[in-house]
Amino acid sequence: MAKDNLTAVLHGIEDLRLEQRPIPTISDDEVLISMDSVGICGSDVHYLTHGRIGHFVMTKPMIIGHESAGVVAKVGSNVRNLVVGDRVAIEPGYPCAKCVLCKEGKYNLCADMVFCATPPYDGNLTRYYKHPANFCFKLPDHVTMEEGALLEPLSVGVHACRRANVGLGSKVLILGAGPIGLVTLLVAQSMGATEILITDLVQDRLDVAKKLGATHTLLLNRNDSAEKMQQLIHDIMSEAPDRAIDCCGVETSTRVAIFSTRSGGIVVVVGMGAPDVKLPLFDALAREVDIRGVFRYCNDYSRALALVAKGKVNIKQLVTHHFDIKETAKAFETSRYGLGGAIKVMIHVQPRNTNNPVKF
Ligand code: NAD
Ligand code: 572
Ligand code: ZN
Repeated sequence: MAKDNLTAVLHGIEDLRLEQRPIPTISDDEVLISMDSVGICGSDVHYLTHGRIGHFVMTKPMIIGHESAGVVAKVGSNVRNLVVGDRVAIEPGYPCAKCVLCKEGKYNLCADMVFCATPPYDGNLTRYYKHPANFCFKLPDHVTMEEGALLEPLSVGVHACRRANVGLGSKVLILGAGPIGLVTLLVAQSMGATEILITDLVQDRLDVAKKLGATHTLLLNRNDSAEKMQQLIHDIMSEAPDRAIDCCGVETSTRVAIFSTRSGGIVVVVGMGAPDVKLPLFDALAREVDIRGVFRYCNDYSRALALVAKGKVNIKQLVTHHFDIKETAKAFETSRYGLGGAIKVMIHVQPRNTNNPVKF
């Protein structure tokens, strides 16, 4: 096995370095993974630019990256579900498995969750990384490593659509056409939504959404009032949406989501921005519009994998840029500034397609 363990370590704001780290030693329930592909998420960029998200503050250097896939290089003595050579997607958070929330099946809400690249825990943009085997998902031969990495944001979309009870004939409003809005669009389609309007402040992003199959797109002006935005949405959709999924993380979009949703409908808030926002609670209560949160995902990885493996969702079209791990700085610049229309930027720890057994 190679001795080299080149790793992308964030030392502080605007201080991302490539350095050698020891190859991890695994315990009985873990696997050692030779990493292949790692996507850049908005939260990785946020730690680079701010060193914190909310009360998750970096107090020591942190390995970045949590959207990932790799090849099993070693298995612990208790591992039964994987063997050396298996190609796996890595669900980047694992819970305590003992608390009430874990026992109730809501492990995403576990207070002791270890989550990659969320302080104080390291991520996995590195050549060798260890992870509990039961949070690794074996990829079928025809699913690429890049698709494996993309199961992470896709799982957020799956969780959001499940929280919104999207189903056959749903009329869905999605606010925000960033990577999370776009994966939510793909999942909503696959779950049977027949009308999907997606909004953004940037036309290029809406053009992508249209190509992915949004039935309507709407370019909003950030200076417009929530009431005006609601009117525009109602003018475009045949009926008020029965589901709204806010993938922005700004107060206006959540307000618009509530105002726009049909009485008795569901608003799901995925975007996380300021901790305190002003929302039209009376309007929501008096019209029985349910407001629901989304915290990552829970038992959604296998669903996301099934969507990709069965060809129900074409997730790879979200990847606009590819970089080698040695070009990590450039990859982050591209993602951060949206250079060249960047949506999802993929970092290759191994040369691209090295671990895909079939030609694609
Ligand atoms: P992003 O910044 O790339 O995308 C957000 C999009 O919303 C942008 O295209 C932006 O132009 C658009 N936008 C901003 N204000 C708008 C408005 N008023 N109306 C319409 N569009 C508007 O981010 P992303 O990676 O797509 O993630 C979206 C959000 O989801 C972020 O807040 C992120 O932190 C959050 N997130 C939450 C979870 C969770 O578990 N809840 C998981 C992943 C991401
Ligand atoms: O892919 C997981 C993920 N989660 C995000 C953002 C990006 N990617 N979330 C938004 C920030 N929160 S948090 O609670 N936190 C930093 C732990 O504010 C988690 C979910
Ligand atoms: Zn993420």
